[in-house]
Amino acid sequence: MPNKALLLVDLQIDFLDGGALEVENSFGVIAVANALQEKFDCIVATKDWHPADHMSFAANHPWRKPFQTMKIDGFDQILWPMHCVQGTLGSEFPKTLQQERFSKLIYKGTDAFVDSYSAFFDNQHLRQTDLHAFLKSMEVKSLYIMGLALDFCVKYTAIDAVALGYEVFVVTDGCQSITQDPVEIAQTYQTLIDLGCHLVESGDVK
Ligand code: VGL
Ligand code: ZN
Repeated sequence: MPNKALLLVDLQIDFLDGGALEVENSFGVIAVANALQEKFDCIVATKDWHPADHMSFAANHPWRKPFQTMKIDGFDQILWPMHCVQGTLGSEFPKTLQQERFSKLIYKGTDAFVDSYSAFFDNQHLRQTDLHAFLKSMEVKSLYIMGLALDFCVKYTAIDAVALGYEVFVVTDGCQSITQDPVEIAQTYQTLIDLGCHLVESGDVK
């Protein structure tokens, strides 16, 4: 059996119900993450980890409001409410998330001038995190990805993982989207399937 790893994407307080950039109905994914961990020896968790002056925050652009889009350096950028600011309570994992068996923590979105949805690369592919090097060192071939939000960080992490040559499984009951539009959610899953990702439910993971 080639090595497999579990990748827990951005399970932080600010993305959970009631958080600064809440993903509705997201509390349930914590239980899924906890239950899945016993099936893995290699567990990597990511943190969205922004400086307060991060360019993705609407508050850092005069007159702009959260969820508007604006061009920054020629790229379309969605402006977000302030979230996951380094060292704040909202950037922490909830106490209910089991963290004792995490093999590695990956921080992303740390550069003020560029956003980073994927856990591998920033949105302009200028720099990469330690994730690929770590997974290579562990000889991981299969990556089981779940977390928040499906339509941003999970999606772009899965896209980069496929491009880097991993066999990618997206754990559907471990994900929730920022959008609540069922058509958009279905489109995200279809995009992932078209790229070659497998969709699995946590109960079916061996
Ligand atoms: C995310 C928007 C902004 C995510 C992070 O984790 O999906 N979404 N920053
Ligand atoms: Zn962010």
